[in-house]
Amino acid sequence: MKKDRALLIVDLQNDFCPHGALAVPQGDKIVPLINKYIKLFSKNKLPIFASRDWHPKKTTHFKKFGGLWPVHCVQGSKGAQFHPDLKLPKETVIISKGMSPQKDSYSAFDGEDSSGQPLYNLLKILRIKELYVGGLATDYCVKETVLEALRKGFKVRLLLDAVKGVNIKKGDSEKAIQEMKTQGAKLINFKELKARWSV
Ligand code: VGL
Ligand code: ZN
Repeated sequence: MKKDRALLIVDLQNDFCPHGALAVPQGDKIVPLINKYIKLFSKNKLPIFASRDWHPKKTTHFKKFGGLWPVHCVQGSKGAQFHPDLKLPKETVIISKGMSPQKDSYSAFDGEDSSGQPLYNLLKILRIKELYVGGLATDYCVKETVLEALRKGFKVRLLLDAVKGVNIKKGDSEKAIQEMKTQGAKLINFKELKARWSV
């Protein structure tokens, strides 16, 4: 197994799941699948990154300060915690993003680890060439993260069975997937990946 791959789980937080402040329909349904990917990557000793939306109380990202969204994923709140069933190994690198009071920051590449190191630098240090991306939401943070990864020269595999979209407009997720594909992302599901890696 080549060591140049990493798993990137995008924003699998309470506020993006049913009953959350910015619930993605069936957002919680991908948790068991993400857990399977986590196991597969752990078994192969490949690094795992988990991004989180991590907003200050006051940011222009929120409707009440001129932005698009209801208040969600405020730093330290229950809504900002990862879904309780998500089984992140202790080696997982947590990437926080959206801390600016003036920026939206949909892409995980806007984020940094607990010591302030940007995601891009961390991936370079580990010589990661290929990112396997799943999480929430297909039509926002997943899309922006995947497109930025491609622009930065990474190969990207979108985990088709482990993403869900907001679909503010009907078909947004489908459109986002098409766009990621057009820009060079390859699609894969768990069964295919497992079969490939088991030979
Ligand atoms: C997200 C909307 C607002 C996301 C974050 O993680 O996809 N969407 N903030
Ligand atoms: Zn947000």
